[in-house]
Amino acid sequence: MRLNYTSRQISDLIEGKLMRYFAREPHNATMHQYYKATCSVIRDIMSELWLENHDIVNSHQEKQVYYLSMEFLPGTSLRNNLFNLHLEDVMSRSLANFGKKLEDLYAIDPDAGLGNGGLGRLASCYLDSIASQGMAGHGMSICYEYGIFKQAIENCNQVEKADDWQDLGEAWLLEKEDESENVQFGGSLEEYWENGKLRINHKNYHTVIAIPNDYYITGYDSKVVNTLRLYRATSPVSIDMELFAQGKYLKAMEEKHMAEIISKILYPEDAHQEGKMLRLTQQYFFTSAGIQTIVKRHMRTFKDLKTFPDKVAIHINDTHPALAIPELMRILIDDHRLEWEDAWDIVTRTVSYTNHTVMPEALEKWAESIIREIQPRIYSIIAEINRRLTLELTIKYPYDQDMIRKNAIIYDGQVRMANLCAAAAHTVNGVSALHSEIIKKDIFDGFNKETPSKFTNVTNGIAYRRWLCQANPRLSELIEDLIGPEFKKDATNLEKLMKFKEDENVLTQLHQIKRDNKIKLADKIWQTNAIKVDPDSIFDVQVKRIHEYKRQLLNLFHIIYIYDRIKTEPDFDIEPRTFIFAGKAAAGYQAAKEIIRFACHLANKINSDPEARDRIKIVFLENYSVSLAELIMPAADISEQISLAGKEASGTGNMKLMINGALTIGTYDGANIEINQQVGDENMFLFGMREDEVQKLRDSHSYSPYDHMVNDKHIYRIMKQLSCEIDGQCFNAIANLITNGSGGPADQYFVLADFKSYMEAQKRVQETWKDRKRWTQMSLTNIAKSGIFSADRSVGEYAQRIWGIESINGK
Ligand code: 26W
Repeated sequence: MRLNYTSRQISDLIEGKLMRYFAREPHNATMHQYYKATCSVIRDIMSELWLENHDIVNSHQEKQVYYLSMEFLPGTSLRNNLFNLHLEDVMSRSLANFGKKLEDLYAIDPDAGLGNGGLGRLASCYLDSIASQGMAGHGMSICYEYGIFKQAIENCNQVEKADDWQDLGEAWLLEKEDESENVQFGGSLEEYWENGKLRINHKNYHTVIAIPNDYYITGYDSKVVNTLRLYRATSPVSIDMELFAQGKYLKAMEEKHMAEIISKILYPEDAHQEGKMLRLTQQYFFTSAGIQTIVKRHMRTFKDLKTFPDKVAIHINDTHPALAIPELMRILIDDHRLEWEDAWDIVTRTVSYTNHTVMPEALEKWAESIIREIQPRIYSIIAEINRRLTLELTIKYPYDQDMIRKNAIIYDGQVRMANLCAAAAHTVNGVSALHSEIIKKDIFDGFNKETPSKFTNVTNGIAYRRWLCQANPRLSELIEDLIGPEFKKDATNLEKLMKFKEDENVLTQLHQIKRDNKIKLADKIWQTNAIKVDPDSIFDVQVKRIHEYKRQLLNLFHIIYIYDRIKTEPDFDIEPRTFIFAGKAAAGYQAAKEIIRFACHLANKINSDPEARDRIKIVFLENYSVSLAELIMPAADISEQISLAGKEASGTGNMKLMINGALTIGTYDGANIEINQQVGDENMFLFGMREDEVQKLRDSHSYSPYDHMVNDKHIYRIMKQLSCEIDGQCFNAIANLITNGSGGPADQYFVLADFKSYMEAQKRVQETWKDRKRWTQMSLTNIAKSGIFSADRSVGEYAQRIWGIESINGK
């Protein structure tokens, strides 16, 4: 699909915006004004497309999916939208008419950071693919005023700074105040009889208004434009005049402030649930608004709720939007007067759910009292779902208390959100083959026994047009020269690259492109960290949230090991390497913050040591984000995916690095296993215990990190250095986590148990690097075999097997 705009037309549109919005002529407008004017022109184009396909969806009465997620991480929008609409060239020329460069606008386009990491980025990748495949599907979430904090590293400590993204980012948002919803909080319930039926009246509640801000989602070469609907909270009462008159000025504004706090800020925790009332309030806020809108839209078109599950799919991204389930029940029963059974039938045929983590501390549980306080009617519906579920289980498994213990939604005074989702969803999926198996035997053991057909796997995928075509344009051009442009629509075409495996010319070009990308990253490293790195060294990359289970420590310990050998053995064989780290730690996660401090001081120590610094360097890049990742992925030689087996649900950074030609050093975990199936053992570096071995070792209660320390002199020396031998700093807290566990089990992520195997895999990395041709062939193989990790494939599976939606392209 091509839009017919000339550069002159676009220039005129931009000029018009500069005039009307800022009363500026092109010659005296600022770059920010150009940016806003340009975004606004693109937004208008997207609005037109949206209106068109909106009509098609309505007239064909297509089924639509609503993807409910507490987090989306779109990154920047300008380049992506221009790329998708094939408008990059014409926009470049239009801006050139004013003597301006499109690249300079790209440079100021802010990241929309409305998510923490993997889960939010996945949601954005999926919205891209849904639109690219011509499907009607919309995201729903919260319009956080402050997204994920900006990370600064000051004196080696992480400092969190507020991310005021809307300053420029609002250029992409379209407020639709007329589609606002009222969300009711608190209050009490009153029962009454109506036509012989017991009804519930919810009274004395207070209302928060949810104002939608739509953020358009374009697809590649697709006429479909969808929306990510972000709700902003406000109060119906802007000021209490009575209190104001009494001179109580702050109090007079209190209700408004309390309401607006709901959409103020994204919680920065991504693997630890805290029972914070405000977080649950956020969850109910956006799910209630979203579900109300979905039901209204359906009623407007179809006038009947019976068809709801045939026309609407609601996807719950992890348990965070789980209150959508009782909220839909509430609307069907209280507002539309459906019987419980009919309402439950609709809900269970509409809702599907994805689990994204098995970390027990991340599983959402809320005290019953909190839910009751936030919305008593929602609580009473959850209690009734639970009553019916446990009754059924008691009848079916009369002597099996275990079934109730495992499957109950309310247990021990806690509401277990994963069980609410598993009970209501028609389909429950994990995000990689291994993870989907683990959830069946682990958290959903009971549900799997009861309804095994509910469970399925959809392995994650990435928006590779962003991560390859846009982030690595030179590689994308080379691929297009070699195999034609079809790979941009169907990533499995990448496999055609295999026939160039012996082509010296192609291998040389591939090597050259990687080297140039490394120079670009080296420039950035010089600008931000004032460290000179050698683009001919191995760029060894571990970029992701900082978590103990992801084992950045294993990587850092290995670096100490290499350093130690460089220091003690003058002719120790080491290929020059640059170890690159980036990632945020949740603000309250002390161990993760300590890992950052450790990496940073280790970097100081090694980078300033003349005996070591020409052979190895360490860089910790601050503020890992979508746009920083777009710079790092194309420049990586090695992709570190070294989580403890069984802990990383899938990983998606592994796929982004793979498609950019990095070789994986990884454990048998998450999607690494599926990468391995694609490329084979000979094209990656696998190491470490398998998931069953980890389980066995854990169950044996015989693991002793202490034994590893005393029996392996390298490990001993590493642990010794943690006590105050790194840049004059002591890391006893880290040493304690490994040796005695600081309250929990010692070395609970088995860093030392996998150390030797990791060291050996790293040796294989270095031996392979010595043969540059072989390395580049492996790199080519990884690119060629990465097609399966396209989000188009994942979304295709969801659409077909779970949502039951189809493309409207061609209709
Ligand atoms: C309640 C606090 C909280 C917040 C977010 C707990 C858990 C989360 C997310 C589920 C964590 C997350 O991002 N999980 C990641 O999801 C990715 C997409 O499926 C996977 O690739 C990662 O392996 C998984 O860690």
